[in-house]
Amino acid sequence: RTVVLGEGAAVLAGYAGDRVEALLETVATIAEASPFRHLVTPGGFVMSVAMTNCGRQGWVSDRRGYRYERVDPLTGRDWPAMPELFASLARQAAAELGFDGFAPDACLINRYVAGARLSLHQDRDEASPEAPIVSVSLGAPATFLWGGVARGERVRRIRLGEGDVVVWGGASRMVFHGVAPLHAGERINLTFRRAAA
Ligand code: MD3
Ligand code: FE
Repeated sequence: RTVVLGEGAAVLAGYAGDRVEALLETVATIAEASPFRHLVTPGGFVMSVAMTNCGRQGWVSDRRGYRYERVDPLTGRDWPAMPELFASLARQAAAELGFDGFAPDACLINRYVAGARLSLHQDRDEASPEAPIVSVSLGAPATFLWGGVARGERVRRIRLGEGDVVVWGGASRMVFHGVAPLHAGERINLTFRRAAA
């Protein structure tokens, strides 16, 4: 089932369905090499969401700013490689919306526990904004917040459950979005991006 959210954006409900278990096992393996950690924002706040990455590029935040790094600053080693299971799921989902040839070089893995949230923001640290973003929800359901391209536009609330995949490209690539505080349980989100040019 596909729910169109806007131009270039849609929820592919349950699209990861039969791959959920393998995806979660793979996340656990990645976290053994590059553990989940709570990053600090440039403003000095500790993020409630715990993060790690896989792929050639990893998204990081610290007092100096937001950026992509080839090396995990926590371990001093490259981020774990992007598993083929991850890359193929992202490529197939993007193609469903007509974004053929999506080759993500970064997968940010977010872990939410009760109370964790992501305030409204744009993803603008990527050098290839013409590429879409693909997100995969695993574990506990969450309320996704989806606004407009300008802050202050009306925000829609969308419930995302396990196995749901969302593709955001084209005119929807720069919309403000976030995640409401998780009620209970644990949620993992995979966010696939093209970070380099
Ligand atoms: C819509 N993560 O890590 S993924 C993020 O559920 C992030 O963890 C959320 O936003 C999460 O930056 C949402 C879905 C998502 C990702 C990027 C988008 C939605 C987007 C970019 C533009 C519009
Ligand atoms: Fe985001």
